[in-house]
Amino acid sequence: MLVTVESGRAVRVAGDPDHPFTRGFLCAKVNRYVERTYQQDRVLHPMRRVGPKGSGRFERTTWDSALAEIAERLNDIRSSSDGAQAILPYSYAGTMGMVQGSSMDRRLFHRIGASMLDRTICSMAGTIGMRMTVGANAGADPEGIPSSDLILLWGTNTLTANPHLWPFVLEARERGAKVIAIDPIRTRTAAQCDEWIGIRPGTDAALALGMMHVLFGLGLEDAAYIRAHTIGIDQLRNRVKEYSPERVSTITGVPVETIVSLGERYARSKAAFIRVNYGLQRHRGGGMAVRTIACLPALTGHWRRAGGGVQLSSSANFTFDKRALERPDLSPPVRTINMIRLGEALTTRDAGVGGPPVRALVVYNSNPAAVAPDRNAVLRGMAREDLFTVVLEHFQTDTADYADILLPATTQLEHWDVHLSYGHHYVTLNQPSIEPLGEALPNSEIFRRLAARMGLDEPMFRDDDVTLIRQALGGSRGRLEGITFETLCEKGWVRLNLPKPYLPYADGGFTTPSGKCELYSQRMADMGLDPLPAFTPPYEFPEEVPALAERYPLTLISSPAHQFLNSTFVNVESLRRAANEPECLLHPVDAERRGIAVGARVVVHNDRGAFTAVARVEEGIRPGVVWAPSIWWGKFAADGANANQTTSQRETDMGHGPVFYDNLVEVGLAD
Ligand SMILES: Nc1nc2c(c(=O)[nH]1)N[C@H]1C(S)=C(S)[C@@H](COP(=O)(O)OP(=O)(O)OC[C@H]3O[C@@H](n4cnc5c(=O)[nH]c(N)nc54)[C@H](O)[C@@H]3O)O[C@H]1N2
Ligand SMILES: Nc1nc2c(c(=O)[nH]1)N[C@H]1C(S)=C(S)[C@@H](COP(=O)(O)OP(=O)(O)OC[C@H]3O[C@@H](n4cnc5c(=O)[nH]c(N)nc54)[C@H](O)[C@@H]3O)O[C@H]1N2
Ligand SMILES: [Mo]
Repeated sequence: MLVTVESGRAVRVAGDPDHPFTRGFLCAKVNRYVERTYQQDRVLHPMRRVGPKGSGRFERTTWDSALAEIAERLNDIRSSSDGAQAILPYSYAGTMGMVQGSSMDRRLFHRIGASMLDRTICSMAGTIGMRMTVGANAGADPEGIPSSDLILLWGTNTLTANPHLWPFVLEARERGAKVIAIDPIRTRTAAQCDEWIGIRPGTDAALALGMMHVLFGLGLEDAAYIRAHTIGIDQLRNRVKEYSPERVSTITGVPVETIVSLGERYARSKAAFIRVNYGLQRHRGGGMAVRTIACLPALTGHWRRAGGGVQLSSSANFTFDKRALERPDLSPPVRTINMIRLGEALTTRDAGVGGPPVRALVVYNSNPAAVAPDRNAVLRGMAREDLFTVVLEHFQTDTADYADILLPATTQLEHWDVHLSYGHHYVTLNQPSIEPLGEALPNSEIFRRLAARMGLDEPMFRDDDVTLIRQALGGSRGRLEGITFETLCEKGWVRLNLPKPYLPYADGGFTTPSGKCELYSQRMADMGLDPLPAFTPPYEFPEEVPALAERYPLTLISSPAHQFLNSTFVNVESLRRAANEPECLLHPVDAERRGIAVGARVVVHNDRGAFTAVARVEEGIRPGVVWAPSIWWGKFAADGANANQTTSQRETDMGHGPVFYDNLVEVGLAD
């Protein structure tokens, strides 16, 4: 991102035209980063709560007294019989920078022995799924896409969530590639594709197994690749026999002809690119779904060619020195709390996992009061009068409303950082372009000062941000070879030390224990999971829970609105206006059955909770599925609620991830 500064004020942000992947444009939200940065409602001073918990009433205080109070409260907890485990840090994706996201903060919490946070809320199910099949969450290079002859956008809303991929897709299409979206919703992305396959939510593993059935039936597998680079082909062949197109059709709701045609086109293509993304794995069987899809290119040998293979993420290629940054070695053995079970952690005496109750919560880079599942439980917990809550923020979010102390944090325009990517292979340096607004400080500096206040005086608590960047780059070895603070300063970004084209598994080289693509996974067997690809029904799959489905027959998908970045940007006026108000998209068949007309105010509900929305009725969604573009702040909704009122704290099959879209609801007219 290029920032134009005039007289010390940022006036414009733009994409870098020289960047090989982002190619000179920004997404709809980040385009508004200047507007967001200078908004009137920025938190610019330390604030202290004056009203009741959750009221969002604060008075201005000084850094000195805010830090003194936090240090005293946290040190009291450390020296109490509960100990430091009663302190829970809570952070996620506000910034994903190595410095402002996971450096000084971790050092502090590790050093005092706070509870560990298992950061599962986005990607863990799929990450483990990739590890089981190919060894790491690293896949095909998206810059190879122009050489693809078939592109499957599988469980991803590319034009919203990953728009920089699109020009590569268009290039391939100009050369004749077909593009297929597999998504229960005919998203704006699906609408631009050659074909939309409106699959039932949570059934993708079955579809992939059906494709294998077709592929084996036609004898189109790449026998040489399979022999050299996979294990478990015989077991897989047996398993696949159970997934005839007819059975797969019953599970997935995809017509038999479509399954057969998809399987055949995949098998006959030379370099199919499967862009699987995180939307797909927010169901009980999310790990297995990704693991199963990741088997496909080994069966066809597409890994051999540019544009062929699967990509969930590129993140595993970024080998930053996290040990040096975060110092996990400093932590005594402590308990771990899963971030998606925050509701439980705050409302049970032993945090749901044993040990002391959570007595202090330190939130940064996250808005759990909007984004965490089972929002009613989360808010009940955050409202506890005996819970001491510190929030580092740009704005007074739903979470900030519950803070005892609210601290002003800097934005990307105001601080240093170094970033990985989870969609491409370039390391990015974030240089500050303006001075911090008001009294805002970088997260790193806030934790540095807090550590000093708490009496922690090890030298590592004095490392400045540029030192932290250098530490993140380690010895600039391996994939980071040639990537130093100095080389990053030249252009702002440097490609990882990977060949071009980068073909990670062209000659095998899988990083699994066997060194092969593990069609059969001994590790999964050891974990008590099915070692072979299989369809795992969602928790709330109507056939599995008929009584529940009778009351709540619709599956709610609450994936991001085009204008929002999770819950970030919701308070940016121009974007919120474009997003209208909380909406709920229904298929005409479902709407009619319920007497719901376009524009009607509806209530979406289940046993966990409810939120209201305005109905949109369109054909572009599978019957039985509803879509609530998210993630609204409660405070911007008429009823103070959002979609996470209805989601559950259950965990995926692998990685303890969330099941946001594995969620049965009913929709009715709001009186
Ligand atoms: N504008 C915008 N961009 C973003 C974000 C944002 O909030 N806003 N968030 C960023 C983050 S943190 C992430 S993790 C990524 C996420 O980006 P994506 O991986 O694209 O994930 P989602 O948007 O959650 O879901 C994508 C699609 O999956 C579909 N889907 C849901 N369930 C299933 C299923 O069972 N099977 C199939 N085949 N499809 C299903 C949904 O209908 C949705 O259209 O985007 C990043 N980019
Ligand atoms: N129902 C439903 N729930 C979901 C999802 C969904 O699709 N549906 N998506 C899930 C996914 S994929 C993710 S990744 C999570 C994301 O959940 P979060 O990680 O909580 O992400 P955001 O909602 O973007 O909130 C991040 C907050 O960090 C703040 N922030 C940004 N930069 C900084 C900084 O430098 N310092 C500090 N102190 N604060 C900063 C922003 O102002 C913002 O309020 O939500 C999950 N929740
Ligand atoms: Mo995410």
